[in-house]
Amino acid sequence: MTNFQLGLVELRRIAMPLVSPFRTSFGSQSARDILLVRVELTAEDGSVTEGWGECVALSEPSYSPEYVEGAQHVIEHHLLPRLRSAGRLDAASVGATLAKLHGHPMAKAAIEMAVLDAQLRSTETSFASYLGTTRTTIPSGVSIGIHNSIDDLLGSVQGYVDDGYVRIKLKIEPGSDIEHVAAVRELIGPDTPLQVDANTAYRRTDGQHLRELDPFNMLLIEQPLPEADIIGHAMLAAEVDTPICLDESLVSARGTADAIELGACEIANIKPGRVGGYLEAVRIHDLCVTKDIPVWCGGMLETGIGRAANAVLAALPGFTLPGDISASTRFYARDIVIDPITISDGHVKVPTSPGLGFELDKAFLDQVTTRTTTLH
Ligand code: NPG
Repeated sequence: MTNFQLGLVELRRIAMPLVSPFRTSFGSQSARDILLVRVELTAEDGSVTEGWGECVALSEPSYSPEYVEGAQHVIEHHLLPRLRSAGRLDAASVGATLAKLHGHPMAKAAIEMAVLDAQLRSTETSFASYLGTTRTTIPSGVSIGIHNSIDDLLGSVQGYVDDGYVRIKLKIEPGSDIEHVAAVRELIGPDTPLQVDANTAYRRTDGQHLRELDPFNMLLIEQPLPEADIIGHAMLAAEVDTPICLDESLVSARGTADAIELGACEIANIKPGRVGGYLEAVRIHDLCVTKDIPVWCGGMLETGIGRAANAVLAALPGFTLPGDISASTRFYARDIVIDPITISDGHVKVPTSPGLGFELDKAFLDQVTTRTTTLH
């Protein structure tokens, strides 16, 4: 494997308004404040290639303990100095070098992603051929926020069905769950794949209540309980017929193996940012394949950078369920890439260009940039 010297690193913050507010059980968002990482790698022959990564941390520590300002701080003051002092690097060495620093998977993932993008571009290799994926398209699912009224919700769902999405995911919380699911199931008919995401909004004692979702023939209930409550999820999995899927609880391959062993994880949502990067995401995928656990790729309202890389990851064979990889226009009127992800016939094309699979729209990127920090 080629070894690279890490050169200049640029941390960019961009402000991206959402086309409509997105409400989950942990809050509502109408814009994303996103941290991008640009690295320059020098190869052994002296050539320099740039690569980009996207950090999925939100503005507040509401989804997980990480938040964008903290991610920027830990990258600048801890992760980059550690990487620089380790000497030459490549994407595969980043995780091991940073492993002695605890936590911060989203910050670590963004750096590894930028290094991987640059490394792939330096040899004109696509992420798809690096991973050995063979699928050329993947089915596209859409995630729909909590709505105040069932009528509004049905209007939104119908719009996404008309757009061609092949799977509907509804955000739920106590008070906005059973009736909402019942109404949506009636609207879309018995055959359209449907699932719900609670983002930790329930408690162990809600088993009987969540059983009321069983008649609606859903693919899964995602993360009903707080992330640390693995045993609680195992108890719910035994109590509720709809399969229990973990998201927030899964932050590493080792923890995923334990959750599966305990019966807490019948289906896995893999988000590269949450687990420390695409390489750990592949390890979780491989583990789930050997354990017969279906997986799908989650989303964190990524721009075209993360959306492209997620589309490639989701082309791996164990991703047997549609992911939250929607068209970029689901969230953003204009993306920072010149070739944003679109859906056609309910599917997204797996990118095959060198690197992670996107080309930046540099002029627009500059327009939405709110802060740039250059580190040598
Ligand atoms: O399609 O990118 C997408 C969004 C998918 O619902 C989605 N993400 O908890 O999985 C989640 C949720 C979310 C993440 C919501 C981050 C808000 C912020």
